[in-house]
Amino acid sequence: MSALVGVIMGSKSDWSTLCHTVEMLDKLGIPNEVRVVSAHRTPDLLFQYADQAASRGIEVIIAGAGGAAHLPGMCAAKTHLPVLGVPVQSSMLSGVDSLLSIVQMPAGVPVATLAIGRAGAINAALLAASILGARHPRLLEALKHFREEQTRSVLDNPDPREA
Ligand code: RP5
Repeated sequence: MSALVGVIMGSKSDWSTLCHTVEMLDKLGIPNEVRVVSAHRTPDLLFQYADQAASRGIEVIIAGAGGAAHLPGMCAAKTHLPVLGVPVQSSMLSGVDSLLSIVQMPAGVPVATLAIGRAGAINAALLAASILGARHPRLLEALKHFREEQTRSVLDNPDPREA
């Protein structure tokens, strides 16, 4: 099956964060593709990617970036697909710069912004599953199964001193 989720990031250095997104997408059986696409270094490629994603069968785009993180917002400006933004934890400002750059979109072009770093990367995949679940029953079942297992794991391990 062709990719339903496009995972893009501003730099190879973002992979250590976005790999958690892809790991969760794979766990849920969601076909995905991964590309480095920079808003600043390869703006033409970004516009081309965003412009063509829907016609290639992509239904959700997850965009991760750090610092002056324009990637998710610029991507959202060029597609009607839902864009989920993952703020990468930057070294200088711990990702607060990334978060504010991504979350503070002016009215009219939304980016669904996740938490900084690994948690946001994982939740982006889970949110993508929720969105896709409306059209793909198999993916909704996979998401429900993950959530049930997560709940069972907490209930089965009530003592924090045990491994
Ligand atoms: C952003 O600049 C990228 O998303 C990355 O988080 C940050 C630093 O990029 P590198 O200098 O590590 O390539 O565009």
